[in-house]
Amino acid sequence: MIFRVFTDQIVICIQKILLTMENRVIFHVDFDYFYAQCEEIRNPALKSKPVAVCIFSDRGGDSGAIATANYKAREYDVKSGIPIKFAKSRLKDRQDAVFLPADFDYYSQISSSAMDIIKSFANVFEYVGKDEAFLDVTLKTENNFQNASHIAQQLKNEIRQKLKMTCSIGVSSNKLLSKIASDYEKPDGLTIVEPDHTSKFLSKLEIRSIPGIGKKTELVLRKMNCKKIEDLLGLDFFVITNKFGRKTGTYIYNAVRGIDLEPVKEKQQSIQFSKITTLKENSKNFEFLQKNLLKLCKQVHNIAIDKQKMFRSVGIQFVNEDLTMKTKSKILRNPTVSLEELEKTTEQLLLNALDEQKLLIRRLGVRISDLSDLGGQSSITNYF
Ligand code: DGT
Ligand code: CA
Ligand code: CA
Repeated sequence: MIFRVFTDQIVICIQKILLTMENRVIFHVDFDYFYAQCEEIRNPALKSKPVAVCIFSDRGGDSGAIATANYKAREYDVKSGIPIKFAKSRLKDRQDAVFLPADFDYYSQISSSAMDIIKSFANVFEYVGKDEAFLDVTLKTENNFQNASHIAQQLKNEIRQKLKMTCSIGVSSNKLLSKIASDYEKPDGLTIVEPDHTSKFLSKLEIRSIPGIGKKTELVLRKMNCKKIEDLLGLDFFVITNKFGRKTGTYIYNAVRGIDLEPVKEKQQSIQFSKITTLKENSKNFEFLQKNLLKLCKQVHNIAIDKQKMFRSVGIQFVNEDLTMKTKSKILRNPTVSLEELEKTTEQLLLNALDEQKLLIRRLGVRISDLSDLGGQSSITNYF
């Protein structure tokens, strides 16, 4: 009897949480073809041409990958991640196609201005990446989707006026749906999914629209006769968790029903300094990687000195031969600007990372973050 009362209370509690979580208004803002659009605003003549932003590797020629492309280039299937060589061959009939080297410092500057505008519209602002953020606007909109629609339109207008750029916004009662919605009418989209319309909105979408569902999961689901989100609604919770494990299975089960209780967590963009290099050859040999690592440490350290910053977080990054990425990082006990500490920490991270490394590494990077101003006599000793 006592047990029964207890479980009833838990159920009521969960229902209450669900009700309050469904009573939110959340925006997901994502800029369209961000790096390429940044290039277009400093050179508007590019707008009528296919534009691809390239990350040229240090191996010379056309070695490297496409970071992103504008929508004219995408018509030729030129997109993020493909080799520059493929992109050039796909655009070989377009004499006007433009291939530009990525200018990350410039994109970061535009990103900061963009985030300042976006932030001013939020009750809670969560930075996700250079070109995207979640906003909880429940209070600003007085929890009303008509107000939300006006505010989202105002945000788009302000970005257009001040930055001459377009972005896409998804509006709904949770982060997951808003993220799917921002992608729905790209570019320059505004998609509003009111709570009552959730299942109608989701049902006809491809399974791939759900963030986190990649090629592999999609293939498995195809074999289970699921193509559209609505096809997944018939699958039993235990069938899904059996197939994908408890964590992923629960996520998929909830996601296809538009359920997501994650709060928008206040997060500002963090400034970091990093350097990455393409290795002379793909490798997972410690000595070879260490040599490159030490060079990168010197370069990153020089930036820190130049900008008069101490760092507390140190990370290394691999781009593997199959272009997948891997990162390892460590938070130091105290902020420092010591090159020796940077070298020692990255070497340790490299050793740890190689422990479980199967693929050869193509690119290697070093990053420092959690920065603070370097000032006063006491920090001078940290230089050495
Ligand atoms: P969108 O949102 O579909 O209109 O196009 P983007 O280009 O804004 O794509 P998004 O939001 O996934 O990524 C934002 C920026 O991040 C993009 O402009 C370039 C960079 N990025 C995206 N994918 C990759 C990639 O595979 N490799 C590299 N290096 N950079 C990427
Ligand atoms: Ca984007
Ligand atoms: Ca994005």
